[in-house]
Amino acid sequence: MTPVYIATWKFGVEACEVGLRALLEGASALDAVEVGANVVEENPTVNSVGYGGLPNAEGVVELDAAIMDGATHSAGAVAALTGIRKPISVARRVMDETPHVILAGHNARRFALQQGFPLADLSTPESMERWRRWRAEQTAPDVAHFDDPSPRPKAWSEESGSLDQTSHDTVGVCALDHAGNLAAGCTTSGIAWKRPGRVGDSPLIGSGLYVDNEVGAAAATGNGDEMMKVCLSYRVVALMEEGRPPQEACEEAIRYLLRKRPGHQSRGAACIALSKDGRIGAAATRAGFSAPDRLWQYAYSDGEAVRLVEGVYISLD
Ligand code: SD4
Repeated sequence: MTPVYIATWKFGVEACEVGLRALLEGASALDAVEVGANVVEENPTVNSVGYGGLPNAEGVVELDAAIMDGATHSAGAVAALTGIRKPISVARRVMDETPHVILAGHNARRFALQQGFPLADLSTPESMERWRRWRAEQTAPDVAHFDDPSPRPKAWSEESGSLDQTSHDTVGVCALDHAGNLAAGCTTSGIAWKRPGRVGDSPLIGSGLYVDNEVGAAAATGNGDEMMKVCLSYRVVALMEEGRPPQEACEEAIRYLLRKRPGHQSRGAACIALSKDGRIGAAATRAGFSAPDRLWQYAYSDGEAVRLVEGVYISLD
């Protein structure tokens, strides 16, 4: 098989570069997913993933991540993980070292420490400054009464003129290796200023990501509180299993979400897909993601140069 790698957003380019190189050197899809996602997690200028991610309403960075291996149909995830870098690698340890799929919160951190991950400060001066500015706008006394965070935090729209596209969203990746095996990963700091303890779609198998090694892989980015209501990634793979090409499967899954949640169209949702035979697909809700500073983009490579592509937008009209 010719290896293929696909990753969400502009910052997916760096995941793709590293992930594809690994695949070409003979790495498994699973390893390529992990190393590609790690690059974005470790980039402090990406304010929505890993180190440097924007915190919750109380100023604490809580990370969600998951990894799924098609070859063994196994998965691991962490939710609301604090104080540990490279959360997708912790998710991988959950998969490899425990009989479970998801560890959450304080005990996810305990597990990571037991596995040898060092305790780390996930915030940067920039992420803390943005949180302080947001916090200063809140008039309610405590988080229980703060405004619900929008899928696009206020701070982002105010700054949109100066903000580049490395500043938002989850990195979702899918890989196909030489042996024809598939894997997927998803890692994020979630919706900025979220309520402490909120878990998004990213660590949920079937929502943030899904792999069927005989069919294809999918990953999601956008408002997880919407996407998890339709198990978006599972739906994409299930549509591929019915014979739909990955592009059509992504479009149909997004349409399904829009149909089910007609009052919530401005909450962005997007997905990428990779079929067993190496074809790709990607789609997003038009209302959520087509603003000039928030174009729906993904990166992919099948051995040639990494390409950054604007995906298809879906609306119901
Ligand atoms: C979440 N899906 O926590 C993530 C965030 C994201 O575009 O991807 N935003 O809901």
